[in-house]
Amino acid sequence: MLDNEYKILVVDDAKDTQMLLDFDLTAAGYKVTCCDCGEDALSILETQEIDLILLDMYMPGLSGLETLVKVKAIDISADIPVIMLSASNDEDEVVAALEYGAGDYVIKPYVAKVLLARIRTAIRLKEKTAQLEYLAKTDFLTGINNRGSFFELSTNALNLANRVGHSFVVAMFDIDFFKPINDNYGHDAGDQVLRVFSRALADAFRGYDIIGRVGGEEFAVCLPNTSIEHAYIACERFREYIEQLRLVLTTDIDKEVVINITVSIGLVLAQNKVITIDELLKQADTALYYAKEHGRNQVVDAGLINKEKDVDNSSSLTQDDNLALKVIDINNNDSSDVNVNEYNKDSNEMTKFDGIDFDIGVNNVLGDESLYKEILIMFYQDHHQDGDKLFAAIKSKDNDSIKHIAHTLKGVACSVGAMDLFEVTKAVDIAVNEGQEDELEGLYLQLSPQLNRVMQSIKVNLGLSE
Ligand code: GH3
Ligand code: MG
Repeated sequence: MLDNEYKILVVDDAKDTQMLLDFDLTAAGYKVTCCDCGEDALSILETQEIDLILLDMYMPGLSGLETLVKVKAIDISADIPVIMLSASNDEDEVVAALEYGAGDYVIKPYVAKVLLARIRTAIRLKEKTAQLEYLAKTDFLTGINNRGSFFELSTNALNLANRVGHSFVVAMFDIDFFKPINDNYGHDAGDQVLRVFSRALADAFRGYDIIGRVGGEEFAVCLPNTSIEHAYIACERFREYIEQLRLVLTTDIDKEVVINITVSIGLVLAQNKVITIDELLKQADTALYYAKEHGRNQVVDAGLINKEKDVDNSSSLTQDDNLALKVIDINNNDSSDVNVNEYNKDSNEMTKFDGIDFDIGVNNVLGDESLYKEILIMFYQDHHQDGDKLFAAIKSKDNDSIKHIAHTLKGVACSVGAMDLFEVTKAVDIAVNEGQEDELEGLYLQLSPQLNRVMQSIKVNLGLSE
């Protein structure tokens, strides 16, 4: 920056000193703003960007020291270097000023050359400090927050969200099959991918979302004041954007290659006020791991996995427990009791599930058939009315509800192995997110028979009574 781009605020009640300083500083190339008292200085600092303050020690109203204390106590001005000016060289006064945060002290009448040298030094020092702070907080490769800075900023944001009662979502991102890029094209090509990926993250998320590189090819984003549904949509949009990107990389033998990458994303809603960022990242990481295990290139909400874990806990109930689960009837909306033993009697029945790929579903729960059956019951219980809900939402053009129903149903259909239902729900999800509202009714007509087929087969095979 050239000297004439720096702005200096002169605070002195003596008009002659103000004029002299204005003259000398302007001649040296600085922009100068003058005022007569501490009170005016504080209001100028609220509205103007100032690079350095020359502050007179003795002034009516707020003294120089009192003004200094206030300047240093306010966030916007705390880092601005202050040089105190005084007609006396009382040592106690000098010590007090330095202790309250002044950077330097100059005796009036000042020698212009000396004052200008001190101003230059103070400004350079401030710039170097800011540069060091930036380097300490920034990931050198990508220019986004490093792990430490990400944790600091997101902890503050989480505390604020807890205080004001706002929702808070954390998402973890991991580039799929990144290692082969390094292996095939060289480490520099991998670095280029990381830079492009970081820029895309910074562009895709809002200014007040907190973005960080938390591992080699792992990134995290905190989304304060965001519902899990909106966070999911934002992540899904980002995933799709990355999927269609064509990256032009320079390889280690100076050739250009065009590649595409995909990303897996795990996200979690902070639901417990005492939870820490560390804990939230672990939960998001579990969802990310789930996404990797289930084919990569997808977004997984940890809440859905937790739901399966809840089922897992209830699976400790043995067949002898004779416990009845509440299931809402598909036709009359009444509650009816279903006996776990009734649908557990013949595992061959599992082969008869229409619209469900049994192998996919059961593999998703590590081959535990009885757990899988319980998950199917939960799936039935939570989603058998989704067709009606979706139809009503499409009719009333309630896009938020359409998005919510489609994205949840899509995720769960995939988890239980209802792949045809998954495909058509995914089409609804894409249509509503891309604003293709004209297509929704047609897609609903495809989705509805798939949903009925899956729900009926669960109902029949698991003996869920009317
Ligand atoms: P997955 O789909 O399971 O995530 O597979 P992956 O290959 O992406 O993941 P893996 O964890 O096996 O490999 C991550 C690689 O990222 C290994 C490491 O060498 C590389 N890596 C970590 N930091 C950097 C970096 O700063 N630059 C480059 N070029 N590579 C890095
Ligand atoms: Mg990876």
